[in-house]
Amino acid sequence: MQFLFVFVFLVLYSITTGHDLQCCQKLESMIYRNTRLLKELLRRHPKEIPVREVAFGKSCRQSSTGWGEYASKAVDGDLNTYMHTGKDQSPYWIVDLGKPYQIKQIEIFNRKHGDINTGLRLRDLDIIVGTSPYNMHLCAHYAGPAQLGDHIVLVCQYDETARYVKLMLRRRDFLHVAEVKVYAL
Ligand SMILES: [Ca+2]
Repeated sequence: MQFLFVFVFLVLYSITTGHDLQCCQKLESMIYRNTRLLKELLRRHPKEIPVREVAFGKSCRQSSTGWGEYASKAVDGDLNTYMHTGKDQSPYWIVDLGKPYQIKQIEIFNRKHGDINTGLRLRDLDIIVGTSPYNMHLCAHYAGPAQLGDHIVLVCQYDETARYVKLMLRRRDFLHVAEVKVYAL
């Protein structure tokens, strides 16, 4: 709305004064200032930014596969299915979003069924992001422990543009989660 008001005002100013060149310079300056203002407002109010989930059905893999629970089960949209690694040192799961996105929020759904101790395995979890599998860094950490069926919401500590999102435990154990959702611009 601010842009529209400024644009209309300056067009009328241009018509009435006839100083086209001067007006264009002022218009350019005001658009620049208002663009900066809009970016600042969006940064302060992330909940108002329309984001979309970008991990569903995307290509993914994991450090190993246990009990036939493949990596793709973490992005199949079904909270009753889950991925499951073997008992690995720093077990991980990684998804390729297909292209870089501005990551806003990552949601993890712990498995719903099983022994209570299996739910507790979701702890000391690193969320790592990057533009390539070979250029990744820590985005967020979940200390946990989680309970069966927990819904965990994480936000990167800094603005991140990433194509790959990785979950990795900081120990030797099994990693299994029902679903991973990545919300991005
Ligand atoms: Ca699932």
